[in-house]
Amino acid sequence: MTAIDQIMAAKGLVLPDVVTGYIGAESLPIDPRANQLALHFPGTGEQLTLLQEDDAKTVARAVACARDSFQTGAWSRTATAARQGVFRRGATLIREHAEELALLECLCAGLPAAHLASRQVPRAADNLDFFADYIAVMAGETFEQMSGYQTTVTRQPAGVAALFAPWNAPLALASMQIASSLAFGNTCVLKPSEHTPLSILRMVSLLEEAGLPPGTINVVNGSGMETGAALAGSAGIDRIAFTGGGTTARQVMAAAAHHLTPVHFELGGKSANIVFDDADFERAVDGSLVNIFSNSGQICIAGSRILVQRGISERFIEAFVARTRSLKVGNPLDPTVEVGPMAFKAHWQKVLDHIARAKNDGAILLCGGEAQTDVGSGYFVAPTVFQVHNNQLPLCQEEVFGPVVSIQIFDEDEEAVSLANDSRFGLVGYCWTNDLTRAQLFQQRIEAGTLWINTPLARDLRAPFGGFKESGIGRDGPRQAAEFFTEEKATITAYGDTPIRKLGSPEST
Ligand code: TXE
Repeated sequence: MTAIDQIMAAKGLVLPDVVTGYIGAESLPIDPRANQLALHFPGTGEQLTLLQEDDAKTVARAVACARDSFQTGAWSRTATAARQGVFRRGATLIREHAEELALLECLCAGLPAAHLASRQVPRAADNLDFFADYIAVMAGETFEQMSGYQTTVTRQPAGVAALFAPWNAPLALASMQIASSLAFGNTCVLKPSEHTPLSILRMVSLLEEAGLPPGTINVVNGSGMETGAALAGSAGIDRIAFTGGGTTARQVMAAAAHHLTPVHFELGGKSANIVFDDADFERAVDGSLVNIFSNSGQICIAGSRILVQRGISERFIEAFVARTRSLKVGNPLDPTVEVGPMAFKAHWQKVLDHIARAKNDGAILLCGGEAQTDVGSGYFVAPTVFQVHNNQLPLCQEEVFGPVVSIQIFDEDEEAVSLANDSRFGLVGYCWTNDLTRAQLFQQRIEAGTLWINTPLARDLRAPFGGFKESGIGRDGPRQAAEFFTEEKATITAYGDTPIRKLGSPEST
């Protein structure tokens, strides 16, 4: 029995030898001819199990099942209260199974299990509860300005949604895609990342236990080239929601173009974290650390470019580097660990390549800068801080998606704004100041979808979330999801004796 088997057994869990997808509320049978992909625990590199890859034929079956389920109306035309009930029961089941879900997610994604259980799994439940609340208060529109007519504007579900979930926060982000599409009556085909399907499959089975009709959620697994491309290019889907990288997003968009399928993209970032010289120093250091090292740096909202004003730069850099050196890196199953491994081997290599390139490009290494090998055989990267003088370096322009941050010193406030905006991304921005004028300058001029002033991530689900520029297309959020995942319909009713031309009669004018 491996160490992982023992941990699973202690919780009464067993990993199947082969994990398969889910169509019409039934797990797919094991197909000896299908491709199998290995799943690894990033904390040790150990193989967990195998994932059966779904080919284009199976993807087509999943799409057809979602379509049939949509047409029956069992979900798409059911009463709002019934949909709310399923979401609320689903949220309760997720909370009750928080430890199990966190363990499954930790095993695939390498994120610290304690953090998953206390933050990200509850967030998945919160997403469902939030949309359950929202659909109860949605309203349509009525126009009565045209005398004799009443025009009503209603929404109906778009149909079948293809959902592409990322590997960096699988439950928190997949649950948002599920909640924001299903809330309005759509059905879906969900493709988790081929690296992190386990927690998502378990969450889907809990949603079905909560009463979701069969075929409302279907799950297909496999690589982007095989399963992902088949789903994105399917004629049978009405909406695509994708969270991932820009390169893949371009391929998804090209595939979607064949059928003019609308897309919603939540992509990467290279966000500025601006520390002005009047900032509350301790708070700025604490927040800047959280902004880059949360999720082991694998987070789209990472504050990966710290811009610090010259007056406090020396003190800030000294404090930031000292705290970075003391971060606890290690096995994500250890509840005291703050920074876990990279989610999979190829990504680990990619982060290390970014570090090597930054060194070559002349970035000044202040700490870290290599794989961390003293904490085990997993995909660990030592938390890394570079000082830079040139915002054009790839380190400052490319998303590293790991525990790697650059620090740049600025003098004038305007300089901070132009450095922050000198990016093809525009997801979020952070600033630390007690000066209202500076906060206003930041709020008005930074090109990003979400700004945080004097705080790290504090997400209000009522507000939109999404990016400017190459950080995405569209926004998450209740009204925004309603707009994306429904079709609007205007119905004009004549309620009086409104005139109609009498074509073909002598009275025709
Ligand atoms: O994800 P990809 P990758 C960023 C981050 C990371 C980079 C690349 O910078 O380093 O993206 O990550 C499926 N048609 N983010 O390569 O390629 C694939 O199977 C259809 C930011 O690991 O974006 C997986 O399910 N699907 C981010 C999903 O797309 C395809 C989160 C994501 O893969 C496909 C993750 C294709 N042709 C990475 N090719 C965020 N915004 O939070 C791949 N896929």
